Amino acid sequence: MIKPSEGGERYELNSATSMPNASGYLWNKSMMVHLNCRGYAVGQFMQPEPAKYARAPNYEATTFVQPEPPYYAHHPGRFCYIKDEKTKDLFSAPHEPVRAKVDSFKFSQGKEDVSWQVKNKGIQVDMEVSLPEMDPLELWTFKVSNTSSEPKEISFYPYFPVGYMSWVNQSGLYRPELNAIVCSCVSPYQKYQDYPKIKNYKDKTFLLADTVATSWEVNQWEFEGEGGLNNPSGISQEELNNGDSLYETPACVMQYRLKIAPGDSRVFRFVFGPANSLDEIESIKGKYFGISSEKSFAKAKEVYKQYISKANGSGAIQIDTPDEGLNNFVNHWLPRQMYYHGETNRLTTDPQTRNYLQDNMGMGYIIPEVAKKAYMTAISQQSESGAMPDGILLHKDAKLKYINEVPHADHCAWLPISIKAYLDETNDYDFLQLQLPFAGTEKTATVAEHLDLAMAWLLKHRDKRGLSYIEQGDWCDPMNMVGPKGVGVSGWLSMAMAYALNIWAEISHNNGEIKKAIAFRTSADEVIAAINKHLWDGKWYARGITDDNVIFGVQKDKEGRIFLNAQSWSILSGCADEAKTKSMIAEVEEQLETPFGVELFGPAFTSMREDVGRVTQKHPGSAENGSIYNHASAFYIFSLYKLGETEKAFELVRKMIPSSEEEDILQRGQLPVYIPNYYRGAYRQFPRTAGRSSQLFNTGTVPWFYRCLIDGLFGLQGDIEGLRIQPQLPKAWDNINVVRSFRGAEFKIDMKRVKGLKRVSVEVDGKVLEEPLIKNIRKKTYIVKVSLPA
Ligand code: CEZ
Repeated sequence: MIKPSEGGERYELNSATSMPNASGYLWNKSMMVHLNCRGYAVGQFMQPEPAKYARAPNYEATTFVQPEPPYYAHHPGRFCYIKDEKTKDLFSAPHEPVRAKVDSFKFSQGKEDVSWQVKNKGIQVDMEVSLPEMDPLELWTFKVSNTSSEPKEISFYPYFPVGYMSWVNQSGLYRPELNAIVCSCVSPYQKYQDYPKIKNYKDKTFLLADTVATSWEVNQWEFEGEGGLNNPSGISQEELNNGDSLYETPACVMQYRLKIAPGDSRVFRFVFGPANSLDEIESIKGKYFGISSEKSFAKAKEVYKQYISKANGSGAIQIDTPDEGLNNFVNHWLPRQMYYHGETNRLTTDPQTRNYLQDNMGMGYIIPEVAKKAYMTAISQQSESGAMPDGILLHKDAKLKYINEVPHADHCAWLPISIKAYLDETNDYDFLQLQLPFAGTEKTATVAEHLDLAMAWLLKHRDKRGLSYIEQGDWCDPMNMVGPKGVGVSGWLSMAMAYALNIWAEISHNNGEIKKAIAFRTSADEVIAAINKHLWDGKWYARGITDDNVIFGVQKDKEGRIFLNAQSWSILSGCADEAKTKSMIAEVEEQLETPFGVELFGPAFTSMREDVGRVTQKHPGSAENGSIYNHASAFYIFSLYKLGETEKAFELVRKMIPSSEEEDILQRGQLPVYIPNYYRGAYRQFPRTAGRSSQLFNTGTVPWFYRCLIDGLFGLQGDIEGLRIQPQLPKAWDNINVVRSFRGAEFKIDMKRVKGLKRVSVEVDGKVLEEPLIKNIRKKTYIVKVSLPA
């Protein structure tokens, strides 16, 4: 049903019905498009705020990309209908809107394209979409083939719904001079001051064709008629009506009447996307259809390939283990997903500060200069008080919006945590000496001084007990009613602060600032003492204490009894002693582990808890309300590797991507081409939906998953001296190979278990090292043999 193909370069699904929401995605420097296997699509581009060029046919508020997209017949998508003119048989590709039972189906995610192949009664349709590197455009190729032994007379209709564009003004018509259907609208606005901005919007949506059509339709309602989407009236006619749309919902439909000899095919190319003016469409036409559409598309794809290949099959590790599924995901798809985050910033102009810092932690393994620049951008927006803003502004007109208007208390903590990964990878300690400004002043300070201030801010924002105020949220955005009065505290944030202080102490120590390092460690110890005094609940750590002094995430709670983050970060920060750790791990296993991974907390809330907040109103088992929230699962796995809990850590690593078991694959409905932000949880309450993927590829999971592999599983983490080798392979692996790219060198590493061996032994280029640490790294290929105790 699902399998990698072309040596792992692609991933395929051969059914449109077994995992109906399975999906892939593409992005470039100005857009992303999320395509599901049945043809539904969500495309979004930046102008500079995110905008759509094909919309659902109802009023839509602007919002961030949502999990579990609710697809329905009229949802935007990219489709074609095929009518056999002799038999009048009708089907559509990829699957929607006709939903015919076809002879064969293939959905395939590649690195630079998404494609489908549908075969039905002697006709084969191949569809492929790719993107240029810069522009918000979709480049579509359709190939229609006659695979039968009889000549075929067919009509082929590309159908690209545009949807309800705007209540102000919307229309569309076929423009013969462009050979395009062009739909226009005026984005809704109220203030006249917005007009100069609005007039530059790309408020046109067009479908440019390289071949002149037999007929066309621009009016969605006329096209569908009484037949409805699965048997449109327009298609039951000889030809479409060549209609237009005058304040009517537009669609781009063309008809091509074709006679195809046995074994022959016809190829059609289209460009679909937004534009500001007819002149812009004209120039796009010149660029892609000027001399040869075939050559221009091939050239655009080559350029796009170069762009994407910065992450393709590269990243910092290539692995060859007995686990084919893991190899495939890590070698092909994981760096791609990290690159996507680093490049697009989740298609916002004000990414949440914690997201921006963590997404760039992933970029640090792919293009470290980009990560460094991002850290500089973020730090330059710190206020003199040391506070970090809720979001980082990436554009001169960008503003803090939505969630970023709600004060969250945790942003400072992510600075040392993320920068540590960058320093481990690059050893660029000079970075700490860079002079950077503060927000809204001329004053500058070194990066190190900026971070000192961030730590001081965290230490200051504590209550009498020494615990961190939560304000209206921490890592958990919707935990907004624990501390709105300014009294409630976050257990997790107190731990994250202690962890951040220890990390910053370590970095400062490496930087020669020994006194400072001692001071930060002492502060961390104080925080840890406060946590142990106030938050240990006998078997695990509590999640926080509310404004009204109610401790929560504890044994007496019926819902939200145990929170994963409070356990993981107690391990990371060093709060938990051995006995506590043992108890917590057992409780997490008992209360939160499921066949699909480990839940964020449990049991999920089934009704509003007013002293915890919005998180309890989400559907139980979805998103932060007790799902298998992969970002948090990755923190937990990272903490397990810190402890050396090798087997348990690997078990959970493996659950983050679908297994090879059909039952597991079907329940998740997820292709292993990205890690979704969550799988439904509340496994013990709602087993029917548990495991179902959110299909949302925006997630802080991926850089942490990568760190779990680099620092934990394969143990190939950098430090100030070089590359430290401390693998934590699961018992079942006897022999693996890893290629590690690191500080300009390449390490070809063979890891083997050797009976009778007491500790790890490393041989580099034929010489056994005294300790498992490769120093004085030069830009060359190293041959490394690692022997591990059996
Ligand atoms: O957003 C993520 C945030 O981008 O939720 C995480 C948080 O750490 C990330 O920074 C956990 O709360 O209801 C909400 O506001 C949600 O919190 C969403 O915004 C959530 C979605 O997963 C976004 O894709």
